[in-house]
Amino acid sequence: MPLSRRSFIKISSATLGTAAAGGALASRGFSSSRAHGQDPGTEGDRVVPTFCELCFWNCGVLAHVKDGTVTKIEGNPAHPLSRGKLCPRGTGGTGLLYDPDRLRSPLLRTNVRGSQEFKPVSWEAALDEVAGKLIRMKEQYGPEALALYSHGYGGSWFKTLMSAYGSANIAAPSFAQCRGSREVAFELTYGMGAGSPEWTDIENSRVLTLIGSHLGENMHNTQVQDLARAIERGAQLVVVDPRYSVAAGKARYWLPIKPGTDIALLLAWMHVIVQEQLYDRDYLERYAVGFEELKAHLADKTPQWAFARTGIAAETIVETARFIAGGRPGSLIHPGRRTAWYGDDTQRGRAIAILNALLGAWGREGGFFLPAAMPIPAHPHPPYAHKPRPAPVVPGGQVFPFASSTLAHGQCHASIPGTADYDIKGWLVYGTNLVQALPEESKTIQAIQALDLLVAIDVLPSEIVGWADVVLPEATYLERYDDLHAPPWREPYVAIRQPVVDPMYDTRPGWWIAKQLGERLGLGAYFPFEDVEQYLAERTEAAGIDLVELAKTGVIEGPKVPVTIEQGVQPTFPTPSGRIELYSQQMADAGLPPLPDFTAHEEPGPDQFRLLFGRAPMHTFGRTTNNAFLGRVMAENVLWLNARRAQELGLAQDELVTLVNQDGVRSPPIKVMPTERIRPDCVYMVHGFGHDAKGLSFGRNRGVNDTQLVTRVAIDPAMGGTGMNVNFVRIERAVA
Ligand SMILES: Nc1nc2c(c(=O)[nH]1)N[C@H]1C(S)=C(S)[C@@H](COP(=O)(O)OP(=O)(O)OC[C@H]3O[C@@H](n4cnc5c(=O)[nH]c(N)nc54)[C@H](O)[C@@H]3O)O[C@H]1N2
Ligand SMILES: Nc1nc2c(c(=O)[nH]1)N[C@H]1C(S)=C(S)[C@@H](COP(=O)(O)OP(=O)(O)OC[C@H]3O[C@@H](n4cnc5c(=O)[nH]c(N)nc54)[C@H](O)[C@@H]3O)O[C@H]1N2
Ligand code: SF4
Ligand SMILES: [Mo]
Repeated sequence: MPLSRRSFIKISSATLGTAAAGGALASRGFSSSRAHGQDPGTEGDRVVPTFCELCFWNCGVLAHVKDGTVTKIEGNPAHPLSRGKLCPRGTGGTGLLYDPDRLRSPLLRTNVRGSQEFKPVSWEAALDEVAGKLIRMKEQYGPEALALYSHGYGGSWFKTLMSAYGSANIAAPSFAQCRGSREVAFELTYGMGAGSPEWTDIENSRVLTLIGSHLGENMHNTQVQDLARAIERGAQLVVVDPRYSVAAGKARYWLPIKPGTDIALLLAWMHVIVQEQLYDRDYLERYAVGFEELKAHLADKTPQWAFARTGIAAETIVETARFIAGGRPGSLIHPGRRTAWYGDDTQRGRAIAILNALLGAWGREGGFFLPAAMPIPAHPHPPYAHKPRPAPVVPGGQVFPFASSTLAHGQCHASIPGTADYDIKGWLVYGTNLVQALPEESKTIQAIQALDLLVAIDVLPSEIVGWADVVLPEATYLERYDDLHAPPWREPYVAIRQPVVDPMYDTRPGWWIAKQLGERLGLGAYFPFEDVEQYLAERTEAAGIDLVELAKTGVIEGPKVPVTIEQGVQPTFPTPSGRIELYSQQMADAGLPPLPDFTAHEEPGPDQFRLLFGRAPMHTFGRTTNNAFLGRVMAENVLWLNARRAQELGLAQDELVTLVNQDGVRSPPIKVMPTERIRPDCVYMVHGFGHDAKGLSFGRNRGVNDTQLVTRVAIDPAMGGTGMNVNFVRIERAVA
């Protein structure tokens, strides 16, 4: 029974309101010419299951094909992350497949770096060029001179290539610019991170507290479906956000906190919960250490103390603390995802982790489930010889004791001659637009300019591609196989990515590109298969999975196992004490606060605003803003500006302004959206707009790129993350 074209996640008017986006998408009647994306409604004569790559959640999709053309993409009902529904972006995947700007053949740079001038060459020529340079680089400087930046599921083949080559310099902006601090905070507290996809049992929560994480705009399919279901069931939301987000519109309490002060609120909530003995005593006695130290630490973190810092009335803090505790078990403080905010983010993550422990949420229904993964043995390969990268260093020689992944900006820094740890001479960049993803763009460019080699493996001519020496065009996710996907989740499962149609133009799948390079580098033994089908056949066979069945259904679930304490799981905590560490001896040993401390951050001057940014449901960063299909639903970003401040500045709706940041960097013009829905001390825009790459014919010069204004960061001393919410802007009327 085919699903209706409207079966995007139904967070309809009754719940979250993003269905408007889906509705708009479905009803706009796009031209079905290849150049402008396909009408999503046409049934195909063939349906191929695979999984989405429009963001990193990787939902299962069913792609309809008619006469060799993908006509519609819908959710795979059998896939546990999509359950038959997709977010607007997933449905818009054909907009990428048929994007007229796609990279069509390998390219070699013909003019100075960044000129975006290239000539098309054959695969032989491009691969020989890259391999030749990589061989010479290794001889001259050693394998560590090569760094990989990789984001997205297809990056696995290039990680294999890197490890075989002998370099452990593998990083992604999804650690230090994104969720690294949260992962580290949960690892310190529970011995494991919060997962991706997160192990949040939102569906069964009674009270869900969101600290900034703007679910509904931050659109991770399963979470938003769970949230819609929870709300329908009567779950209540507490939303802490300086902006009245979509989720705030559905909340029982919206707390418009002063940006950067969440730790004070979290400590005061815990103060009330401990004072009034509203915590889960049995749970803490059984599983946690450090309660007495925590209690002493919280003694002076009163609601009154927090009011002075957060701007949230003491009575409101008391009332919401009681409300949150009243929801347990099943009261969940969402761990957040992009948590690189103010440089004390591991501390905030720890405060969130500890509050969850007071509520007894880890391992509990309506809290965090304890996930299970399908056991799939790795494909055998010879041992790797790479040495781990030494602890990353930033200016000043700082070392980060809990940096559990390599830092993307650390690799960038180590590519700038004259810096303390300078040793990187070449970059492979897979599926990450570093120019927009890394803060301090001028440093990214400085690093690029000093490289011996920059290879971009991408699907579109995005900004980073414009800086490359060699461009290797990958086939899109709808045209290729990738490795099996079996993340730890509520139900163990394995999903397959497989080609829906043949690769267009002279593009190739990542596995092929990596294997070809490997063979040219004398590393063919690390790719011991003729083709990816053989690889997948061997991996599934080793795991006892029926590949034919998997290819037919797109996903196979393993036997259900208990995933909560209620269902009988005995939780284990791989921390040094084997328990939940409220007090962190590891932090203390590293000379860092063992209990979360509040630090005051610099505030914007009277004519300034703090620059905040986030997501919109129909876009994934700059990855989709050239997708005409999604771009027409939201073609540019606007500046959210508090209505009173707009009036003071004499600015009306849609007037064009220029933003000038604390370092004098000026933005291109952006339209103002005066609104009561944001505090007066900050402004907000959606990230991912304002492309300037020549080849992005749809997305170019639409809206503003927030990254250009992120010229300073606050570095997290625990794990090296780059807090990016620390930039201030003035607003000037744009001259026409
Ligand atoms: N549609 C869509 N969904 C996405 C993505 C996408 O590109 N598009 N990207 C995915 C990825 S990789 C990530 S990491 C997540 C990111 O999504 P989130 O984890 O939700 O993270 P942020 O983008 O940091 O959150 C922005 C929200 O935090 C609020 N905020 C800003 N400063 C503060 C503060 O000091 N305190 C509090 N309490 N709130 C504050 C902002 O007003 C805004 O509502 O989204 C994921 N989901
Ligand atoms: N200023 C600012 N900076 C940020 C953020 C922010 O909100 N504001 N968010 C941060 C966060 S949370 C994250 S996770 C990072 C994410 O930042 P990135 O890692 O850059 O993620 P994307 O923007 O999705 O990556 C886009 C690149 O992948 C390419 N691509 C798309 N599909 C494919 C494919 O199938 N194969 C290949 N080879 N390439 C493909 C696109 O063409 C594009 O060049 O950015 C971080 N940086
Ligand atoms: S959340 Fe949306 S874009 Fe992300 S994988 Fe799922 S359907 Fe695709
Ligand atoms: Mo992210």
